[in-house]
Amino acid sequence: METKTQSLKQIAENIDFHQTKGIEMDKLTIAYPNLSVRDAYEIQELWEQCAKKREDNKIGWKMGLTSIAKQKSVGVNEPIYGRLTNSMEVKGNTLSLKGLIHPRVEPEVAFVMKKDLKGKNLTPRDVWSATEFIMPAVEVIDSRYKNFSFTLVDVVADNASSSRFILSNQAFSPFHSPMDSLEVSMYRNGEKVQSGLGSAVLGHPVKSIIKLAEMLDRDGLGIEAGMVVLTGGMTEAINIYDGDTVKVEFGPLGSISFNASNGKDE
Ligand code: 0L1
Ligand code: MG
Repeated sequence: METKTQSLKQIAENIDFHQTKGIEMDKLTIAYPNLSVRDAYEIQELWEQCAKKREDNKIGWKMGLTSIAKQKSVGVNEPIYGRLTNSMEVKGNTLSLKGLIHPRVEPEVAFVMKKDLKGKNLTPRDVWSATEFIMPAVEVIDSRYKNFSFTLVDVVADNASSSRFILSNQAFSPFHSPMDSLEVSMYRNGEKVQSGLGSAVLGHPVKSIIKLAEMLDRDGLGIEAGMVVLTGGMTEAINIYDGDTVKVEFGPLGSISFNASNGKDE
């Protein structure tokens, strides 16, 4: 008889197939209405093993649904977490749209950790003393579900819509400037399309790291030294298409610019 872990593994392999091929899929909860959020995080962990077999190793974590607006859109009152792997990091200033379905981008602050961070009831001081540096970042989210439509269980199993991320060329001391008052503006093809503040991320991006450590602790995990952590979107995400140019200004932390390309003209 098939054990629960075997069937969760099959689901993880199916999600992996759709993620790597960039093919959209039906919501998992249509075929598996009894899956729990705990099962969905187990699917994510099993997916990490699928990626590892391709030598696509975990290099970090992401927090999602960190704004009240996003939580409302999925009908939850808690953020979610996902995993970042080596192949998701975009190096250079071209975002290839190959293998992406309906990508959206959002500005974030990334923390890079120098020490393990684990446990409940951590304080900002615990986080700062475990942080090596911070970097402006852009996350590319790309739900594998049709029309970006999902339940909490679906989105957690789909690795919190993780798909790509871009880090700035410049790292900063975590003590450089207050991150809750950090202002960002996002431009698409020269037109300002979004602006926001660091405080949109659970009040302060440091709180996102505390929340991640708490959620991982609940699941018997922790943030490992060397990991990159994307703390959550500071504005709403915008759709991007072939040929778009995106620039995100992070005030005193500089900017990130990239072009989206389906590679057909190269
Ligand atoms: O990074 C995010 O906040 C996205 C989490 C998943 C929800 C979505 O795909 O919009
Ligand atoms: Mg995000």
